[in-house]
Amino acid sequence: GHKSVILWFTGLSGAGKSTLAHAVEERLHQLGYGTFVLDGDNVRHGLCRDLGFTDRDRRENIRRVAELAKLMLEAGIITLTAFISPFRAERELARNLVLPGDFIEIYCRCDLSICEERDVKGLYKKARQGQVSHFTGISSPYEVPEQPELAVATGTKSLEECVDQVLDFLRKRGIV
Ligand code: GGZ
Repeated sequence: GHKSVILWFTGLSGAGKSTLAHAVEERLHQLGYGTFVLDGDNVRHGLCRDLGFTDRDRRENIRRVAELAKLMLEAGIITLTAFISPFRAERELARNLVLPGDFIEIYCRCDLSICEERDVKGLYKKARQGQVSHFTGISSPYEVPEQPELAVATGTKSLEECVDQVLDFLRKRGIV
């Protein structure tokens, strides 16, 4: 068996967490690893369907995701999570559920202005107009990671460069 690990992507809405996580997953797949991506698409419609975007709900969302990621780690799966996960405390909680070294925090660094310009889902516009409340970066906080294992400039680098950076890191760590 290979070494399993949690790759915890964090960053603003539109920073490219899910895109990067799926692209990294594809590369790991090609190398023969068992992987799974957890993101809002497969968690917020089921396990966390009772939760919204207040601070309290986000903390509970991340707590559940962290516990789920731990179980998947125990099952031997390389688990990639792609949630804003805006609060340091819950990211640390997720980290502390598993052994040191089994949790890799990857900060998807992308200026708010770039996320807002992209506005893939039109949510920033709605947030500015007050039609969406508690929106991260506009009306809800994002606590920038202080010591992530990795920071990837998803706002300025190509997807391929970002994927390579993550894979290089995993190789250096002896994970793949
Ligand atoms: C932030 C919101 C909000 C609010 C809906 N604030 O860009 P997206 O659409 O696809 O990703 C965002 C996603 C964030 O959910 P997470 O589970 O990752 O958040 S957290 O980790 O904070 O629990 C966005 C959409 O949901 N979305 N309303 N108010 N993002």
